[in-house]
Amino acid sequence: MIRQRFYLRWAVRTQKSSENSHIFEDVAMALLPILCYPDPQLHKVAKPVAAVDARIQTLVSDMLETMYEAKGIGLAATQVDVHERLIVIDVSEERDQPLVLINPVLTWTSATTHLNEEGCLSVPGIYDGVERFDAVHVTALDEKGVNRTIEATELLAVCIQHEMDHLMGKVFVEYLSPLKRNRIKTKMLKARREEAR
Ligand code: K1U
Ligand code: ZN
Repeated sequence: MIRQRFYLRWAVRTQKSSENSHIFEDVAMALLPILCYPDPQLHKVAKPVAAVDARIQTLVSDMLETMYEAKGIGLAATQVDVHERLIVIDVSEERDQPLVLINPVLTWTSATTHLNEEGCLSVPGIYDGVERFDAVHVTALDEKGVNRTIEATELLAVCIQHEMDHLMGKVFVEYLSPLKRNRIKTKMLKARREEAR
């Protein structure tokens, strides 16, 4: 499954984000293949992470590396064919504020919603509007197994909702009309056939 394995020095990011420096040490990281819609694996419901151990910490590093390389703002374990409740996010402009959410639970949602333009690394090139809560509170374990609460608004709130949907086996195109969804499915399958030629 692993396409590339290499060693990176994360000194620049570590300097910018001392709070998160424990994530960015000299570690071996790998780029993981991202599943593409309509792969049926994207519809599997993820199970809770049983323990935040070395295997999970390696997965966190690999998912962060994969997300940064793909220029995404989030990535759910489901998208890399791992069906455990783990999400990585970085909505910062500098790309130096990674968030790790293990076994995330939404504890509060705002009364108001908003239509947001979304994209998805599993549906490349497709962007469309999805109605999301304006603000959410989420509790989750971090990469050290420490329980955290995040109070999210704006892009972070949208991204958390998008990624938590992935863990439930839901891709954002499922909010769109059947007509749009079928067009997207056809386009993705055609692109896959052309890539294979
Ligand atoms: O889960 C994913 O596939 C990552 C996805 C997250 C996301 C983007 C936009 C709204 C909600 C969730 C992406 O990172 S798509 C690519 C991207 O960087 C992006 C697209 C639109 C707006 C902002 C960023
Ligand atoms: Zn997505």
